[in-house]
Amino acid sequence: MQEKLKDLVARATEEAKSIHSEADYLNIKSKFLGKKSELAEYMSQIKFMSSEDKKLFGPLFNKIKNEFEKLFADKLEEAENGSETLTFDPTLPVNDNHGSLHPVTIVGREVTNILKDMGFMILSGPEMDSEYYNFEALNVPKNHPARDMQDTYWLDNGMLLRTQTSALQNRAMRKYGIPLKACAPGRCFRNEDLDASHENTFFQLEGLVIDKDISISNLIYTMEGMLREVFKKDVNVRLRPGFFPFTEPGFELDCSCTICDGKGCPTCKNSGWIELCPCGMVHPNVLEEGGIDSTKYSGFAFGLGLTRLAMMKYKINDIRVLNSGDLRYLEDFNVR
Ligand code: FA5
Repeated sequence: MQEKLKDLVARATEEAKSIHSEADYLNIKSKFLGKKSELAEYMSQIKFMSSEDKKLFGPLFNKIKNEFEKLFADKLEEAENGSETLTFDPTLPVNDNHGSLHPVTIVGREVTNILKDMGFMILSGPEMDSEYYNFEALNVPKNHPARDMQDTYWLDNGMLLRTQTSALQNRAMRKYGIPLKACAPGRCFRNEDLDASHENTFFQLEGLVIDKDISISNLIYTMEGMLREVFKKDVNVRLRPGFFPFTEPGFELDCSCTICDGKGCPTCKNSGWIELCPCGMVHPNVLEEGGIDSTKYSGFAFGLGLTRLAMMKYKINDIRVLNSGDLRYLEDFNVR
Protein backbone atom coordinates (compact mmCIF):
# COMPACT_ATOMS: atom_id res chain seq x y z
CA MET A 1 0.00 0.00 0.00
CA GLN A 2 2.80 2.41 0.87
CA GLU A 3 4.35 1.91 -2.56
CA LYS A 4 0.98 2.56 -4.22
CA LEU A 5 0.56 5.76 -2.20
CA LYS A 6 4.05 6.94 -3.09
CA ASP A 7 3.26 6.37 -6.73
CA LEU A 8 -0.05 8.20 -6.39
CA VAL A 9 1.61 11.22 -4.77
CA ALA A 10 4.23 11.31 -7.53
CA ARG A 11 1.57 11.23 -10.26
CA ALA A 12 -0.60 13.86 -8.60
CA THR A 13 2.39 16.13 -8.13
CA GLU A 14 3.35 15.74 -11.76
CA GLU A 15 -0.17 16.35 -13.02
CA ALA A 16 -0.66 19.34 -10.75
CA LYS A 17 1.96 21.10 -12.90
CA SER A 18 -0.55 21.09 -15.75
CA ILE A 19 -3.10 23.20 -13.85
CA HIS A 20 -3.30 26.40 -15.85
CA SER A 21 -7.02 27.17 -15.51
CA GLU A 22 -10.00 26.51 -13.29
CA ALA A 23 -11.15 23.76 -15.67
CA ASP A 24 -7.76 21.99 -15.28
CA TYR A 25 -8.06 22.37 -11.53
CA LEU A 26 -11.53 20.83 -11.39
CA ASN A 27 -10.55 17.94 -13.64
CA ILE A 28 -7.44 17.10 -11.67
CA LYS A 29 -9.19 17.55 -8.35
CA SER A 30 -11.94 15.18 -9.44
CA LYS A 31 -9.37 12.68 -10.73
CA PHE A 32 -7.35 12.56 -7.51
CA LEU A 33 -9.90 13.47 -4.84
CA GLY A 34 -13.27 12.60 -6.37
CA LYS A 35 -15.56 9.81 -5.19
CA LYS A 36 -14.23 7.44 -7.83
CA SER A 37 -10.60 8.44 -7.35
CA GLU A 38 -7.83 6.02 -6.49
CA LEU A 39 -7.45 7.63 -3.09
CA ALA A 40 -11.16 7.23 -2.36
CA GLU A 41 -10.85 3.57 -3.34
CA TYR A 42 -7.91 3.05 -0.93
CA MET A 43 -9.77 4.90 1.83
CA SER A 44 -12.78 2.67 1.41
CA GLN A 45 -10.60 -0.33 2.22
CA ILE A 46 -9.73 0.96 5.66
CA LYS A 47 -12.60 -0.89 7.26
CA PHE A 48 -11.01 -4.17 6.23
CA MET A 49 -7.64 -3.33 7.71
CA SER A 50 -6.15 -4.58 10.96
CA SER A 51 -6.31 -2.06 13.80
CA GLU A 52 -2.57 -1.56 13.45
CA ASP A 53 -2.87 -0.68 9.76
CA LYS A 54 -5.85 1.53 10.49
CA LYS A 55 -3.66 3.56 12.88
CA LEU A 56 -1.03 3.88 10.21
CA PHE A 57 -3.10 4.50 7.11
CA GLY A 58 -5.99 6.54 8.56
CA PRO A 59 -3.84 9.58 9.32
CA LEU A 60 -1.76 9.01 6.18
CA PHE A 61 -4.81 9.06 3.90
CA ASN A 62 -6.00 12.27 5.52
CA LYS A 63 -2.57 13.84 5.20
CA ILE A 64 -2.40 12.99 1.51
CA LYS A 65 -5.95 14.25 0.94
CA ASN A 66 -5.20 17.57 2.64
CA GLU A 67 -1.92 17.94 0.76
CA PHE A 68 -3.59 17.26 -2.57
CA GLU A 69 -6.24 19.86 -1.83
CA LYS A 70 -3.63 22.42 -0.95
CA LEU A 71 -1.36 21.50 -3.86
CA PHE A 72 -4.12 21.82 -6.46
CA ALA A 73 -5.52 25.02 -4.94
CA ASP A 74 -2.04 26.58 -4.81
CA LYS A 75 -1.42 25.67 -8.44
CA LEU A 76 -4.71 27.24 -9.45
CA GLU A 77 -3.87 30.36 -7.49
CA GLU A 78 -0.44 30.55 -9.13
CA ALA A 79 -2.01 30.16 -12.56
CA GLU A 80 -4.57 32.87 -11.85
CA ASN A 81 -1.95 35.25 -10.45
CA GLY A 82 0.31 34.54 -13.38
CA SER A 83 3.07 33.55 -10.95
CA GLU A 84 3.56 29.91 -11.83
CA THR A 85 6.83 28.63 -10.48
CA LEU A 86 8.39 25.23 -10.10
CA THR A 87 8.17 24.35 -6.43
CA PHE A 88 9.89 21.74 -4.35
CA ASP A 89 7.41 19.10 -3.29
CA PRO A 90 8.31 17.66 0.13
CA THR A 91 5.74 14.86 -0.28
CA LEU A 92 7.69 13.24 -3.10
CA PRO A 93 9.15 9.87 -2.16
CA VAL A 94 12.83 9.91 -1.35
CA ASN A 95 14.95 8.77 -4.26
CA ASP A 96 17.54 6.26 -3.09
CA ASN A 97 19.81 6.88 -6.06
CA HIS A 98 22.72 9.02 -5.02
CA GLY A 99 25.47 10.48 -7.10
CA SER A 100 29.15 9.70 -6.99
CA LEU A 101 32.22 11.68 -7.87
CA HIS A 102 33.57 11.52 -11.39
CA PRO A 103 36.87 9.58 -11.61
CA VAL A 104 38.66 12.67 -12.91
CA THR A 105 37.38 14.66 -9.93
CA ILE A 106 38.61 11.93 -7.56
CA VAL A 107 42.07 11.85 -9.11
CA GLY A 108 42.21 15.66 -9.39
CA ARG A 109 41.46 16.03 -5.69
CA GLU A 110 44.04 13.38 -4.81
CA VAL A 111 46.78 15.06 -6.80
CA THR A 112 46.01 18.56 -5.57
CA ASN A 113 46.00 17.28 -1.97
CA ILE A 114 49.38 15.64 -2.53
CA LEU A 115 50.76 18.84 -4.03
CA LYS A 116 49.21 20.92 -1.24
CA ASP A 117 51.12 18.77 1.26
CA MET A 118 54.26 19.50 -0.75
CA GLY A 119 53.66 23.23 -0.30
CA PHE A 120 51.94 24.08 -3.59
CA MET A 121 49.15 26.63 -3.61
CA ILE A 122 46.13 25.82 -5.77
CA LEU A 123 45.01 28.26 -8.45
CA SER A 124 42.38 28.23 -11.12
CA GLY A 125 42.15 30.14 -14.36
CA PRO A 126 39.55 30.91 -17.03
CA GLU A 127 38.55 28.31 -19.63
CA MET A 128 37.95 31.06 -22.17
CA ASP A 129 41.23 32.87 -22.47
CA SER A 130 43.21 35.19 -24.70
CA GLU A 131 45.77 34.34 -27.34
CA TYR A 132 48.28 36.21 -25.23
CA TYR A 133 48.05 33.96 -22.19
CA ASN A 134 47.57 30.71 -24.09
CA PHE A 135 50.39 31.30 -26.58
CA GLU A 136 52.31 34.57 -26.67
CA ALA A 137 53.22 34.77 -22.98
CA LEU A 138 54.44 31.18 -23.37
CA ASN A 139 56.99 32.07 -26.01
CA VAL A 140 54.72 31.05 -28.89
CA PRO A 141 54.35 34.15 -31.09
CA LYS A 142 51.78 34.46 -33.90
CA ASN A 143 52.52 32.21 -36.88
CA HIS A 144 54.87 30.06 -34.80
CA PRO A 145 54.58 26.46 -36.08
CA ALA A 146 54.21 25.22 -32.49
CA ARG A 147 50.66 26.59 -32.52
CA ASP A 148 49.75 23.75 -34.86
CA MET A 149 50.67 21.24 -32.13
CA GLN A 150 47.42 22.15 -30.39
CA ASP A 151 44.40 22.57 -32.65
CA THR A 152 42.58 25.50 -31.15
CA TYR A 153 38.89 26.34 -30.83
CA TRP A 154 38.70 30.04 -31.72
CA LEU A 155 35.69 32.01 -30.54
CA ASP A 156 33.78 34.72 -32.38
CA ASN A 157 34.85 37.30 -29.80
CA GLY A 158 38.53 36.81 -30.69
CA MET A 159 39.22 34.73 -27.57
CA LEU A 160 39.88 30.99 -27.51
CA LEU A 161 39.13 27.96 -25.37
CA ARG A 162 42.39 27.33 -23.58
CA THR A 163 44.31 24.42 -25.03
CA GLN A 164 46.50 24.00 -21.95
CA THR A 165 46.57 24.94 -18.29
CA SER A 166 49.98 26.50 -19.01
CA ALA A 167 47.86 29.55 -19.96
CA LEU A 168 47.89 30.29 -16.24
CA GLN A 169 51.66 30.53 -15.89
CA ASN A 170 52.05 34.21 -16.74
CA ARG A 171 49.15 35.28 -14.52
CA ALA A 172 50.57 33.31 -11.59
CA MET A 173 54.03 34.87 -12.00
CA ARG A 174 52.64 38.40 -12.28
CA LYS A 175 50.23 38.00 -9.39
CA TYR A 176 52.33 36.11 -6.85
CA GLY A 177 55.95 36.72 -7.87
CA ILE A 178 58.72 34.63 -6.38
CA PRO A 179 59.18 32.25 -4.68
CA LEU A 180 56.31 30.59 -6.55
CA LYS A 181 55.01 27.08 -5.99
CA ALA A 182 51.58 26.70 -7.54
CA CYS A 183 49.39 24.15 -9.23
CA ALA A 184 46.26 24.64 -11.29
CA PRO A 185 43.89 21.85 -12.30
CA GLY A 186 41.46 22.65 -15.09
CA ARG A 187 39.63 21.76 -18.25
CA CYS A 188 41.29 22.19 -21.64
CA PHE A 189 39.91 21.99 -25.16
CA ARG A 190 41.41 20.92 -28.46
CA ASN A 191 39.91 20.30 -31.84
CA GLU A 192 41.25 16.74 -31.89
CA ASP A 193 40.46 13.61 -33.85
CA LEU A 194 39.02 11.46 -31.09
CA ASP A 195 40.38 8.04 -30.22
CA ALA A 196 40.90 5.86 -27.14
CA SER A 197 43.30 8.36 -25.56
CA HIS A 198 42.27 11.70 -27.14
CA GLU A 199 39.22 13.78 -26.25
CA ASN A 200 38.35 17.30 -27.35
CA THR A 201 37.66 18.20 -23.71
CA PHE A 202 40.02 16.92 -21.06
CA PHE A 203 41.66 17.91 -17.81
CA GLN A 204 45.23 18.89 -17.11
CA LEU A 205 46.98 19.98 -13.96
CA GLU A 206 49.67 22.57 -14.29
CA GLY A 207 52.53 22.77 -11.81
CA LEU A 208 54.93 25.70 -11.58
CA VAL A 209 57.86 26.18 -9.23
CA ILE A 210 60.15 29.21 -9.47
CA ASP A 211 62.87 30.22 -7.07
CA LYS A 212 66.64 30.51 -6.82
CA ASP A 213 68.62 27.39 -7.83
CA ILE A 214 65.69 25.29 -9.03
CA SER A 215 67.07 22.42 -11.12
CA ILE A 216 66.04 19.38 -13.12
CA SER A 217 66.67 17.25 -10.01
CA ASN A 218 63.94 19.17 -8.20
CA LEU A 219 61.65 18.51 -11.15
CA ILE A 220 62.28 14.76 -11.25
CA TYR A 221 62.05 14.41 -7.48
CA THR A 222 58.68 16.17 -7.45
CA MET A 223 57.29 14.15 -10.39
CA GLU A 224 58.35 10.82 -8.87
CA GLY A 225 57.01 11.71 -5.42
CA MET A 226 53.68 12.85 -6.83
CA LEU A 227 53.13 9.77 -9.02
CA ARG A 228 54.20 7.36 -6.28
CA GLU A 229 51.58 8.88 -3.98
CA VAL A 230 48.89 8.78 -6.68
CA PHE A 231 49.45 5.15 -7.61
CA LYS A 232 50.39 4.17 -4.05
CA LYS A 233 53.39 2.26 -5.43
CA ASP A 234 56.45 2.85 -7.57
CA VAL A 235 55.29 3.26 -11.15
CA ASN A 236 57.31 2.63 -14.22
CA VAL A 237 57.97 6.04 -15.77
CA ARG A 238 60.39 7.19 -18.42
CA LEU A 239 61.70 10.63 -19.21
CA ARG A 240 62.64 11.53 -22.76
CA PRO A 241 63.41 14.79 -24.51
CA GLY A 242 60.34 16.75 -25.57
CA PHE A 243 59.87 20.07 -27.31
CA PHE A 244 57.75 22.83 -25.81
CA PRO A 245 58.50 26.46 -26.74
CA PHE A 246 57.99 27.42 -23.10
CA THR A 247 60.60 25.04 -21.65
CA GLU A 248 64.32 24.67 -22.05
CA PRO A 249 65.06 21.83 -21.81
CA GLY A 250 61.71 20.07 -22.13
CA PHE A 251 60.78 16.45 -21.38
CA GLU A 252 58.01 14.00 -21.99
CA LEU A 253 57.25 11.92 -18.94
CA ASP A 254 55.48 8.70 -19.92
CA CYS A 255 53.89 6.15 -17.64
CA SER A 256 53.91 2.44 -18.43
CA CYS A 257 50.40 1.62 -19.71
CA THR A 258 48.43 0.06 -16.85
CA ILE A 259 45.76 -1.30 -19.20
CA CYS A 260 48.16 -3.78 -20.84
CA ASP A 261 51.02 -3.69 -18.28
CA GLY A 262 53.24 -2.17 -20.93
CA LYS A 263 52.68 -4.94 -23.46
CA GLY A 264 50.92 -2.71 -26.01
CA CYS A 265 47.20 -2.17 -26.62
CA PRO A 266 44.89 0.25 -28.51
CA THR A 267 44.87 2.68 -25.55
CA CYS A 268 48.64 3.18 -25.71
CA LYS A 269 48.69 2.74 -29.49
CA ASN A 270 50.71 -0.47 -28.98
CA SER A 271 53.67 1.43 -27.56
CA GLY A 272 53.28 0.21 -23.96
CA TRP A 273 53.59 3.83 -22.76
CA ILE A 274 51.13 6.67 -22.15
CA GLU A 275 52.20 10.31 -22.45
CA LEU A 276 51.21 11.57 -19.06
CA CYS A 277 53.11 14.55 -17.82
CA PRO A 278 55.25 16.70 -20.10
CA CYS A 279 57.51 18.97 -18.14
CA GLY A 280 60.68 21.00 -18.26
CA MET A 281 62.64 23.97 -17.03
CA VAL A 282 60.76 27.23 -17.60
CA HIS A 283 62.16 29.04 -20.65
CA PRO A 284 63.95 32.32 -19.76
CA ASN A 285 61.66 34.24 -22.16
CA VAL A 286 58.63 33.02 -20.23
CA LEU A 287 60.17 34.10 -16.92
CA GLU A 288 60.98 37.55 -18.32
CA GLU A 289 57.47 37.91 -19.75
CA GLY A 290 56.19 37.13 -16.25
CA GLY A 291 58.32 39.93 -14.80
CA ILE A 292 60.95 37.59 -13.33
CA ASP A 293 64.69 38.10 -13.76
CA SER A 294 65.84 34.96 -15.57
CA THR A 295 69.48 35.59 -14.66
CA LYS A 296 68.67 35.22 -10.96
CA TYR A 297 65.81 32.74 -10.89
CA SER A 298 64.94 29.47 -12.53
CA GLY A 299 61.96 27.18 -12.39
CA PHE A 300 60.27 24.04 -13.60
CA ALA A 301 56.78 23.41 -14.87
CA PHE A 302 54.71 20.36 -15.69
CA GLY A 303 51.37 19.72 -17.37
CA LEU A 304 49.92 16.52 -15.97
CA GLY A 305 47.18 14.94 -18.11
CA LEU A 306 44.61 14.40 -15.36
CA THR A 307 42.12 12.58 -17.58
CA ARG A 308 44.80 10.17 -18.72
CA LEU A 309 45.96 9.73 -15.13
CA ALA A 310 42.40 8.72 -14.15
CA MET A 311 42.46 6.20 -17.02
CA MET A 312 45.75 4.72 -15.84
CA LYS A 313 44.75 4.65 -12.20
CA TYR A 314 41.35 3.02 -12.78
CA LYS A 315 42.36 1.00 -15.84
CA ILE A 316 39.84 2.71 -18.13
CA ASN A 317 40.68 1.64 -21.65
CA ASP A 318 38.83 4.36 -23.58
CA ILE A 319 38.90 8.04 -22.67
CA ARG A 320 35.54 8.66 -24.37
CA VAL A 321 33.52 6.93 -21.65
CA LEU A 322 34.64 9.59 -19.20
CA ASN A 323 32.66 12.30 -20.98
CA SER A 324 29.88 10.02 -22.15
CA GLY A 325 27.52 10.74 -19.26
CA ASP A 326 26.78 7.03 -18.97
CA LEU A 327 25.76 6.83 -15.33
CA ARG A 328 25.94 3.03 -15.20
CA TYR A 329 29.62 3.36 -15.88
CA LEU A 330 30.23 6.18 -13.41
CA GLU A 331 28.35 4.36 -10.65
CA ASP A 332 31.37 2.05 -10.35
CA PHE A 333 33.18 4.98 -8.72
CA ASN A 334 30.98 5.08 -5.70
CA VAL A 335 32.84 7.84 -3.91
CA ARG A 336 31.07 10.91 -2.55
C1 FA5 B 1 50.94 20.61 -22.95
O1 FA5 B 1 49.73 20.88 -22.98
C2 FA5 B 1 51.89 21.48 -22.16
N1 FA5 B 1 51.23 22.68 -21.76
C3 FA5 B 1 52.39 20.71 -20.95
C4 FA5 B 1 53.58 21.31 -20.31
C5 FA5 B 1 53.40 22.14 -19.22
C6 FA5 B 1 54.84 21.04 -20.81
C7 FA5 B 1 54.51 22.72 -18.61
C8 FA5 B 1 55.94 21.60 -20.21
C9 FA5 B 1 55.77 22.42 -19.10
P1 FA5 B 1 50.70 18.37 -24.22
O2 FA5 B 1 50.06 18.93 -25.42
O3 FA5 B 1 51.60 17.23 -24.44
O4 FA5 B 1 51.49 19.50 -23.46
O5 FA5 B 1 49.56 17.92 -23.19
C10 FA5 B 1 49.88 17.57 -21.88
C11 FA5 B 1 49.15 16.30 -21.45
O6 FA5 B 1 47.76 16.53 -21.57
C12 FA5 B 1 49.41 15.09 -22.35
O7 FA5 B 1 50.56 14.38 -21.95
C13 FA5 B 1 48.17 14.27 -22.11
O8 FA5 B 1 48.29 13.53 -20.91
C14 FA5 B 1 47.12 15.34 -21.96
N2 FA5 B 1 46.43 15.56 -23.22
C15 FA5 B 1 46.80 16.31 -24.28
N3 FA5 B 1 45.91 16.27 -25.27
C16 FA5 B 1 44.93 15.46 -24.83
C17 FA5 B 1 43.69 14.99 -25.39
N4 FA5 B 1 43.27 15.39 -26.58
N5 FA5 B 1 42.92 14.17 -24.66
C18 FA5 B 1 43.34 13.79 -23.41
N6 FA5 B 1 44.46 14.18 -22.82
C19 FA5 B 1 45.25 15.00 -23.52
